Amino acid sequence: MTQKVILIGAPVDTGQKRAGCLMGPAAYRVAGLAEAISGLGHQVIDRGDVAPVAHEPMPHPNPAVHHLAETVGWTEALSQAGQAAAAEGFPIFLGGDHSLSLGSVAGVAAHAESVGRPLFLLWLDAHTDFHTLQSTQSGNLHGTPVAYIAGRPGFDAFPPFPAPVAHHRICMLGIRSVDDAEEAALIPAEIEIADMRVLDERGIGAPLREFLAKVRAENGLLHVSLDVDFLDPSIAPAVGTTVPGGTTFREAHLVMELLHESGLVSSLDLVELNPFLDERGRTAELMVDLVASLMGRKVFDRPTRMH
Ligand code: 6HN
Ligand code: MN
Ligand code: MN
Ligand code: MN
Repeated sequence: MTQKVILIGAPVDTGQKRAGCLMGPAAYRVAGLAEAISGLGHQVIDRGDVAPVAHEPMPHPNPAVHHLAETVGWTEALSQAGQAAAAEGFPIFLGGDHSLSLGSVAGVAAHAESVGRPLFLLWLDAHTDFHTLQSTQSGNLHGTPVAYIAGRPGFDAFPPFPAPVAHHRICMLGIRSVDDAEEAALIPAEIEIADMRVLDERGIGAPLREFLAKVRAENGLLHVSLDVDFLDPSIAPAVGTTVPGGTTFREAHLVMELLHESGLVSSLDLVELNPFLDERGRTAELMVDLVASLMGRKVFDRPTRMH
């Protein structure tokens, strides 16, 4: 299927403390993201970079929380851009740190609600990003988007999330770093967490296929959020939060190939790339190659044999 792909630059750097993610959108453009996608026959429109809505500083009872006003401003701007792009085509958000997903997913959730379809979320990350503003100890808001998306309380400073995503419609792959407060909140939740232990035992294809079957059964829209630290740091060094024991080159490509074959993905975030930490552009290039797999590039063009 040929897609109308809309690139939305989201140079967000305020969701954590290691400067550099703001260069992410530029790095993806330099690494040839648009050309890789259009080379597969899709239409690509680059809308340039979004600018955040300006706010006065917002103090918060949790003193660790920082850049709240900036993050709220990004959330508003990206939500609006995302909703419009989702109505028109297939949005790809070029991050920027993971706090951008507070806005990107709010936008696609508003779109899903307007077309009367349930939104599903695939979170590809070393981390669960399930903190509320009360529970975060780092105060880094890139650790909070899934809590906002799932409708946890404590996001009063933010626009109310349009249609919180039900737990059973969320799946996380690649998890290997969970803070105590996140774990306590996740244990009773029915969020599917295929952590690295599960992937070691079952492989990455089986849990992903199970989740895709649920999306298909409910005729859902599917948003994929790809954090660079989903990948092992040995192949993807350009991220501030490296955690050893991540997915391999082939595991990551298999995920993208299965997603392509499913035909279910409707929007995508590329987050946490910090080009200042990269080695000769290799992480940016790997991320572009993964997007190409998601958009239909194949190693060998065999007839599809899934399900
Ligand atoms: N990410 N759980 C840690 C924190 O500071 O809250 C790490 C968050 C990482 C965020 O993966 O985008
Ligand atoms: Mn993340
Ligand atoms: Mn992460
Ligand atoms: Mn539940």
